[in-house]
Amino acid sequence: MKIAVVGATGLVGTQMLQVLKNRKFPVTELIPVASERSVGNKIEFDGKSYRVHSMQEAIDAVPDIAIFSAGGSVSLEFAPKFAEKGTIVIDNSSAWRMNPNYKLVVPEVNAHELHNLNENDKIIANPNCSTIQMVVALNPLHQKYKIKRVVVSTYQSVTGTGKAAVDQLMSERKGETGNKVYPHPIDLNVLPHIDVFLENGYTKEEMKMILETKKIMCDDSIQLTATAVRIPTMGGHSEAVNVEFENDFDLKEVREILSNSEGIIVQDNVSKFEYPMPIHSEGKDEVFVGRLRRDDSQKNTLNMWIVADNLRKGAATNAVQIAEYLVKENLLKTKTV
Ligand code: 11C
Repeated sequence: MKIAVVGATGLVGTQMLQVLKNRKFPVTELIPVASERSVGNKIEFDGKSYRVHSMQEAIDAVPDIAIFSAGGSVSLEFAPKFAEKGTIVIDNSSAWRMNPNYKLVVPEVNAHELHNLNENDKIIANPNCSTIQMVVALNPLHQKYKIKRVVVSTYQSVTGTGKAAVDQLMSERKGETGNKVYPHPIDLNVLPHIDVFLENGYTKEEMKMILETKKIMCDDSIQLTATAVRIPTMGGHSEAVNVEFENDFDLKEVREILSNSEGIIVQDNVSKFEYPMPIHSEGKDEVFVGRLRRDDSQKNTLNMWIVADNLRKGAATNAVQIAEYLVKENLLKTKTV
């Protein structure tokens, strides 16, 4: 496979290369793409050195797959240029996610939709990180008990904002003043604010969780509300999720369903203080679920705690899993409409 990684030097791009290598994706030719000022620099991948390409060089090379992690405006401008030449684009930005013409895929949930790709939808959207880990855990329970309503509060890592936010946290920790990407200090603080505020009082991150979940799970009847919060941590996003089902559940069965579901590790032994935490999810590809308990204030309602590395399952791993599925199912050549 000839693979372009657009945004190869960013936090997510670096993880993309790591995940492609770790999962032994069959890369025969790597085309790293980064901003103009990095073109010509070298980056290492799987023991070899690769030259950083310009966007146009990568488009002209017609890779089999281009994985984008370079922000929405870069994606809006350049993803269609790759697609026009026949390259399948897997895009990590929010640019195409809610466009009804494009698929929004979490392989554990809706990989089957990839079988319907045609020549007009060569851009596949990778969902928002906090959405991905939530739907991986919700979907198997939805299949069994049917979800009515979800109330989620997030505790999100600074790595979700990018390198500049990690730098802000670390410089505040050392007592230095540096560039600030958040409007307030992040160290020793909690910001109930991720992405921009919208007219309805929610943030864009909160609305991503609500709208993307319905699209991925292909069920507009699921009611959701979200509060997205940034905390001074690395290694993963955490979520406190309250789920009301149509049907009653048995807690033991819930544990079994989650334990037997692809991509989930249940860590739920409170007698040994075992529960998911971002220091353990860092660098892992799975979604970790724990603190499973009934919400006794309302019937058919479950509380759970979900943690995953937002740069891995929340971004790079999910994108590479989409690519793996396309290869495994021989779906790279799209149907003519
Ligand atoms: C965050 N979830 O943690 C965001 C980062 O739409 O892909 C990813 C933004 C996105 O800030």
